[in-house]
Amino acid sequence: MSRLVVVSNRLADPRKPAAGGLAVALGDTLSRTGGLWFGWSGVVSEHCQPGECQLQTRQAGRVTLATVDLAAEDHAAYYQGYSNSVLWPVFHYRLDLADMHGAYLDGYRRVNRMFAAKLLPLLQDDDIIWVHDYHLIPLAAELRSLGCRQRIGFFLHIPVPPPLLLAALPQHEWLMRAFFAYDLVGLQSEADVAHFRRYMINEAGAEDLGDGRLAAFSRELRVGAFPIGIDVQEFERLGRASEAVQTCEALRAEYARRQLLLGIDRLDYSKGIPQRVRAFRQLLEKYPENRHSATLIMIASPSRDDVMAYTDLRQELEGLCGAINGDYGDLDWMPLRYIHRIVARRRVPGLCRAARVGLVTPLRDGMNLVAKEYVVSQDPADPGVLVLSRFAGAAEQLKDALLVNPYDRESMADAIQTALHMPLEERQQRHARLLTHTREHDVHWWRRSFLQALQGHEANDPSTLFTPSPPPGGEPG
Ligand code: GDG
Repeated sequence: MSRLVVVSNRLADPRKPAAGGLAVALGDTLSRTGGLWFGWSGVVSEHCQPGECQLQTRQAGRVTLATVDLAAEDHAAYYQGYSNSVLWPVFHYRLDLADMHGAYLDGYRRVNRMFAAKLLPLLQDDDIIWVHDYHLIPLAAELRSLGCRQRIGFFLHIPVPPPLLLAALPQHEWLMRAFFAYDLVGLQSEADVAHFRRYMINEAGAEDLGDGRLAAFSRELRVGAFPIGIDVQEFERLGRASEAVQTCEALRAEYARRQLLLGIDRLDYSKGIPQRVRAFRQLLEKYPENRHSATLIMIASPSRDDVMAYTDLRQELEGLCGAINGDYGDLDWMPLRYIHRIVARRRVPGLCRAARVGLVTPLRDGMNLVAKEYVVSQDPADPGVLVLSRFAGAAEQLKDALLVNPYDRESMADAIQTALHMPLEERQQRHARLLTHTREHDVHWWRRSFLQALQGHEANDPSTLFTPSPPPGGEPG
């Protein structure tokens, strides 16, 4: 069996429970085949020059963790800059928030090139390489230019916008061409696949070979939807443990006469958090019977605090939350509890189980794992209702949720009202179907389907080594 090499911006020790579903799922395979996991160490170092940090390796069971620090300049340009201030907003359809800065692209390419140079000597001939997410789109192109011939797959965790939005990226031809250095590109949803294919055919002149295959730049690429799931068994185990049970019981006791609604997100503008607060306000306005009875707990964990758009969002949200509590709160009831801190993972299933309504209403989301975690946490005999944005990747799968348009405050308030008053039988039926789907398409199913597709893919002729084109404006230094 081939060895698996995983490359992602950040990595986690797969043996540690805090590592999360993705790390556990990948760790499984990595441990079985004795794998390698490569990425940024998370350290911003003063001891190395841009593009020249040292490789460090350590062993975690049968898995080798290989990491590289980032120089401060690279962290600013590659991570905060091109990845999180250009690619993240553009791929989430937010051209207005993109900060197109020339130096960012230089840093992005420099770090990808450095990663490729550090990774190449660690590779074995029959390795299968799986690269993750938008930070590393050009990694395969950089590896190929150094002579790498192994099979390389890529999975994008965020959405793909329509071609015209992609074309608003000043360097889109360069960036999108880099996908052709991979053998397989996995996306979260069929909508993403449609956008990707349309871009490649219309803008990059790719030939549609059918069966998800595209040809361009003397290479053949397969693209498909591989919707990511959660580690259902692990999450259920967490839900049975004492901290989750106590969290649920304490909330149920405190809100015995009230209905709880819950939102859990990273504080990110893609998650539609202010829109959700406005819809909740509309609910209290339009359906006054919910005053004194419905409470929304909103956990928005800190994220990317050092990127400007996130500071603005935090201020907006604090204003909205203060206003709703000021306008509607009473001595014995506050409509909204807003928590801008990380809640311990062990408590998350208990929080979800105590909530009659789970509000997962992003403006755009690759998948959204909270939706699946909410479903798995419910008591099947008396389950809560998932209100889910139609713009989350998860909406293609979780059709038995109440699907909403997060931009439409009025209809979102109506859907929340429906959820709060949904009869038991309908709640049970919807939940049973959601649970079956979530179980059958868990993170292990996702990992298996992707790796099978990558292994089964006919490799490109090794003589057609991909040459990355320099970005417009010439070779970055
Ligand atoms: C990217 C894509 C895609 C959140 N707050 C707390 C907390 N969380 C946990 C949730 C969930 C995870 O973080 C968030 O996952 P999402 O899928 O919702 O979103 P992103 O972080 O944006 O992830 C996304 C995903 O990649 C996977 O491909 O679905 O579309 O954007 O597990 O529970 N966990 C704890 N405390 C918190 O306060 N412990």
